[in-house]
Amino acid sequence: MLKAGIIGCGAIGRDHCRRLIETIPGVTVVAVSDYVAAAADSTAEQYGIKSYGNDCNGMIADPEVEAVIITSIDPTHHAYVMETLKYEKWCFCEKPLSLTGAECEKIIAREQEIGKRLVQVGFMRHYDRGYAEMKRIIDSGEIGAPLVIKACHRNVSQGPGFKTENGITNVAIHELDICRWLLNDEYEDGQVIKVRQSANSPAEYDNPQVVLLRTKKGCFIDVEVQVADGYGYDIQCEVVCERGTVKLPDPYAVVRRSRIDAWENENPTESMPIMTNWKERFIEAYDIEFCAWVKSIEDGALTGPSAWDGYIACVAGDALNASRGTGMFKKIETIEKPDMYK
Ligand code: ISE
Repeated sequence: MLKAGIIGCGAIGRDHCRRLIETIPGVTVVAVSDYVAAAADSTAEQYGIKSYGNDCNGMIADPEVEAVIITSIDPTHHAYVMETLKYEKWCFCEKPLSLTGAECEKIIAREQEIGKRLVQVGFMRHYDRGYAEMKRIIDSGEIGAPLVIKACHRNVSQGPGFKTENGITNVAIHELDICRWLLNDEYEDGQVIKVRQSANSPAEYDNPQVVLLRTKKGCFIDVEVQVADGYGYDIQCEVVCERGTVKLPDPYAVVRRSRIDAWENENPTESMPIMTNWKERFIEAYDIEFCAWVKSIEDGALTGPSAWDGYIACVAGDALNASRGTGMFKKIETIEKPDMYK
C-alpha cells in the first residue's frame, strides 16, 4: 500500500484526499499539510490522519510518506517538487509544474541527477475518455493527418488576484499540454491576442484571450480562453484531419426535450445541462489518472505525463505571455530532450 502525503487542502487537494482514501486501490493518505494550517487540520480530522499544519516541508520529510501530492497554489509548486526530489520520493504535482520553463529545467536536471523519473504532472485530460478516443482515431490514421485544432476553455469566474498571464499559466496550460499530445507534434511558435472584451471582465485581466499556435509539422491551433464566461465550465476541442474531424463529446449524453417550466409561458426546447465546476467535469479522468499512477509506481516506472511534458507546457506559456501586445508569433524554444523522457 503506497503511503501518500498531500500538500494543499483546498478545492482539488481535499477531493484528491477523498479519492485516494476511498476510491483508488493500492494507495492511502497518511498525512496532509496546507499553507493555511486550519485547512490541513480539518481534513486530517475528517479522515483520522496526521496533520502537519502549515509545515509542508516537515510532511515531505516524514519517513512514512513515500509519495507527495502537490495541490497547493501555482507559485509554490516548484519549491515543493524540488524538496520532494531531495528525498527521492515519488511526486505527483498538479499543473502547472512551475511558473516558468526555467524553473521546470531545474526539476528536469534534478531528475537526471537521480537517474529516474519520479515526477508526474496532473494533466488529467490524458485519462479523459473523450480525449483518449480522439487520440486513438487520430493515431489510427483512418481520417488522415491532423491539420487544425479549434478549441475553447471557458471558466465561470475567477477569484481575487487573478491576472491576465494566469489565463495562460493556470487555465490554457491544459490545452498547451493536450494539443501536442493529440497531434504527436511539437510547437514551433505562438502568440496570444486580445480581442473584443466581454462585459463579464473586470478591468484587471484580459477576457477573452485567443491563443494561436503553429506546430513543427505545420498544424494550426486556435484556443479561445474565457476565464469569466458567466455561464459554465465549457471545454471544447475539434481536430480537423485530412478526411474527417474528431470532436470532444459533451460530458452529459442525455438530451432533454420538454418545456422547462410552465406550460403557458414557454415553448418546448431541446437542452443539455452544462457543468459549472471543473472538478466534476473531469471526475472520472482524475480517478483513472490516480489508478494508473499507483499501478505504474507498483510496476516501478511512471508512465503518465512527465516533468518534460510539464516543461513544454510552461515554455509554450512563457512564449505566449511574452508575445502579448506585440502582434507577433514568438518562437517556442526548448532544451534538448533528455533520453529519460524519449
Ligand atoms: C483549474 O486548476 C483547472 O485545472 C481547470 O481545468 C481550469 O479550467 C481552471 O481554470 C483551473 O484553475
